[in-house]
Amino acid sequence: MSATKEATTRFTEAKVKEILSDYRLAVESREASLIGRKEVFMGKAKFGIFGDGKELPQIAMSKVFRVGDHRAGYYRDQTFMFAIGELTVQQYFAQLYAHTDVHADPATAGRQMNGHYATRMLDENGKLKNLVEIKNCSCDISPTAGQMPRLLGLAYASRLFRENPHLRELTHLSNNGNEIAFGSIGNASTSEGMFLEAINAAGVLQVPMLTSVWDDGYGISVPQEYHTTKSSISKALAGLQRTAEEKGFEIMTVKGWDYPALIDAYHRAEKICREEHVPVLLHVEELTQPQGHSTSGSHERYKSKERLAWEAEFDCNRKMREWIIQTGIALPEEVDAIEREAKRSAKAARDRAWEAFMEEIRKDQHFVRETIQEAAADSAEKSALEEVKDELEKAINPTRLDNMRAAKKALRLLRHEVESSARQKLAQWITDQERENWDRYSSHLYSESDDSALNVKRIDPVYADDSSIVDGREVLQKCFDAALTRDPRVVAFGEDVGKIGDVNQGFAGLQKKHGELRVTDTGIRETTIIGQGIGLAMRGLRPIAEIQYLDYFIYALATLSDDLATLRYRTKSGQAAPLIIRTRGHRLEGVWHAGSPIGMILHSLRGVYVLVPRNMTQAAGFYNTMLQSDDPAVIIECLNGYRLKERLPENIGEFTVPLGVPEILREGDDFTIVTYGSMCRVVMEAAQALEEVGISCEVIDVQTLLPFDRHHTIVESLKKTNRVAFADEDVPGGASAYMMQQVLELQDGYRYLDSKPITIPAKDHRPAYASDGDYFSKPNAEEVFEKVYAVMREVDPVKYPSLY
Ligand SMILES: Cc1ncc(C[n+]2csc(CCOP(=O)(O)OP(=O)(O)O)c2C)c(N)n1
Ligand SMILES: [Mg+2]
Repeated sequence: MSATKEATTRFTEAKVKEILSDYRLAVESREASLIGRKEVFMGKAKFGIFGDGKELPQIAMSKVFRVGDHRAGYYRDQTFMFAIGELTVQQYFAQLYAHTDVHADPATAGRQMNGHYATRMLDENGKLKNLVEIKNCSCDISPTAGQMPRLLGLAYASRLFRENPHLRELTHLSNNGNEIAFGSIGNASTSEGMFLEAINAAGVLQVPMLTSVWDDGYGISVPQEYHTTKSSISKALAGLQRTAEEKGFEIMTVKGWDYPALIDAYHRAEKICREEHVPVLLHVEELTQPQGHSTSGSHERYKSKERLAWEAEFDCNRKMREWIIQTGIALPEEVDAIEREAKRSAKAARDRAWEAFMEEIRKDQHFVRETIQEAAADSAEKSALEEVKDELEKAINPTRLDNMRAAKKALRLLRHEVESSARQKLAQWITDQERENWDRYSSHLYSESDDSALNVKRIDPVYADDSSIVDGREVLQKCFDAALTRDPRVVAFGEDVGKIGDVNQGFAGLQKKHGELRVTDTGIRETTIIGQGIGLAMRGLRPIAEIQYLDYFIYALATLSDDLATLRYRTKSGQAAPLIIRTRGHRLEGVWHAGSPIGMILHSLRGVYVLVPRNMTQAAGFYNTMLQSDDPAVIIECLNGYRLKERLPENIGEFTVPLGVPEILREGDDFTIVTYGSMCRVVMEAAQALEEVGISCEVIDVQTLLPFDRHHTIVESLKKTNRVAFADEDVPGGASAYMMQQVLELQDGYRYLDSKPITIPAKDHRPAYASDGDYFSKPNAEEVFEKVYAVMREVDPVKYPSLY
């Protein structure tokens, strides 16, 4: 390239080269967006969302993103990903097509929409890689601002690594806490509570979090004045700006089309963030969205002519081209040549991605077609089969489902022709495909590594003759003390967890003993407490994040469900966050301290184990199990159990409770009652009363709801009793119905029933207050007695006469 004289005095040759290479990337990325949109309109992909109009700030951000750093961003960041070398244009298209091969789309293996970026932080055995040697991009999610809680955690880890000397030797996880967590978010998404909560928390915690706001003036069709006070997030958040006297944020603004200003801004931001551990908000203004929000509609519908004209003029790539020519960095024809080459390269990458994507599908299509043809040759259903084959042939862009549907339709037609070898070939193909499709679309919801929670070795608690009898909370406290002593990576935090050692004193005295960085109070901010835990866990620490009461789980449920529960699945085991969430639920008082919405948790948190220990010893065993594993879990302690007496195991830090293994609390012959948590005590009381009238109950504590009775042991009880009830404190149709489905359907329990199976749940409403409110809202021992008795009365009304 021949820079003009004027330019050579301003820029070194290397700088000129770098600028032109940046421009080339901006053009190639833009071209990828333009082609991507066309691919969708041609029916080669289902949906497209692209990063056009945001190229330059992302290139500037990439300049200060170092090996070892972390990112939590959103769907516009393609140029950044290209620029840091963690995404090729071919991979970009592979994701657009939903290519399920992890080598083709390393971010999500075709499991997520396009524009959801990630790097692989786990190796093929599921072990965390050396994170200081790679660039780390936590996997994007679609819910706007959903990345922010995680971003906080990724940044907070740097602070722990820098300030806790016991972590210093973990050099594969951090280089003395020098890592920045880079965040990106759209202007409109800054209205979300998650953004504001995370920003406030970052200011409080003083963590190296560099958040860029890509401000294109809109959130889909809604202009900025509807989103943000003063129409500007930097103005709205000005009170966070640090001063000489007070800690806070560094807030900066920069124009998104001004390449040199962007480069300068990111260098300044990086320095503050990395060296001082001060959070920075970089408001990148005057960006555009040349193709509109996504492929779902055109922006001409909602942008004025003036705005569209402004967007064309201030398009960041166009501005960079003008600047390159004006400053004499290159001649117009040289810039034209760069553009031509970049566009050609993007198209070639698209072609390679499409070919690779279609290869296997076409092979399968060919096989299914040929086999149906072969079957048709001597079939009574010849013409119907040929119709199926013709239909498949017509598919312009055949998909796996087209192939599968054709094969299955053919098998239906061939159902009487058992001798047909083509039929057998098709059946075998379907069986093989179903196994492969399970791997493609359903695997890695939980860990499949050696460190899976399901592989943790069972170690029973050991008691001495003189083992002390203590309050349940002390069992937990001793378990946590052992964990904090054993492993410097363990940290616990939450509301009131630090100084007073949580509201029920499970951590009493442990902050004093292990320090404020290990046992820590947080603000009241459930969503970012979970995000803090996700980020720490992703960076190799072992967080126990506490949600004070199960009822406040609802505040954090979005992050738990959208981010934590899907993380391993949505990356096909490229990333994981083995976070333990500690909370307390079941039995207490009133609408917001009742702790019973278990169905809500079960149905929103597939991907996280849900453990419901009946006492603190079982809970401690679960903490010990989970701390050895690479899976996330929620452990729900019994609110009314902290002061009940339990024997303190001698091996408090070692014993484990296996997941998915129910325990028979009482043996019986007439009736099986399946339950968990605090209901165990209620049911045991009822079982005693039932025994007194001649009904012998077997009481089973399932112990964990996810996983549920892995070895199908509950059905064995049904074989003996032939009658079953499922009792819990959730609403009717909640977790009791879940347990029923597991036992009657999955374990074939229905075969052994002589009476109607029943559930014994709470009332439909949330529990009323005080002891009477609780008694009449949730199942009590008398109700359990009567419901079981009623079933037995139906069997033998003489032996079991009416009670009233
Ligand atoms: C929680 C949630 N609400 C709504 C949506 C639908 N949605 C997707 S993008 C978007 C607008 C985001 O605008 P902005 O944050 O400015 O980012 P931009 O797309 O303009 O870059 C909306 C409403 C969503 N994905 N998540
Ligand atoms: Mg926007």
